Amino acid sequence: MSHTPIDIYLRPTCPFCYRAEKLLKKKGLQYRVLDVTGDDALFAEMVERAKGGRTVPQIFAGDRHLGGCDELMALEAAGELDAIVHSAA
Ligand SMILES: N[C@@H](CCC(=O)N[C@@H](CS)C(=O)NCC(=O)O)C(=O)O
Repeated sequence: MSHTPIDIYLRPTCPFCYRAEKLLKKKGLQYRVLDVTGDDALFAEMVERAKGGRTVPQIFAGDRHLGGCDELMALEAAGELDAIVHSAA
């Protein structure tokens, strides 16, 4: 099923990133991985899109900033994630 494009900025060594990716995978969602390791330009892009957020992961559904791992888990626990990713970008 198609859904709003999801971007996840991460570092592969980060346990919060692993947890967030695991949830996206479990839900069968497609997502684009943006590895900021050693990439200052990509990191700066992430911080700008995340309105100053400097920790990884930072997760987006279309233009909407979902937050980090904790926020993603909270959206899922509240039953809100499906509606967000299946609404227009
Ligand atoms: N509450 C955040 C925690 C994320 C976090 O602490 N990530 C670590 C890497 S595992 C990080 O980016 N640390 C760098 C820093 O704090 O500047 C979340 O759920 O995403």
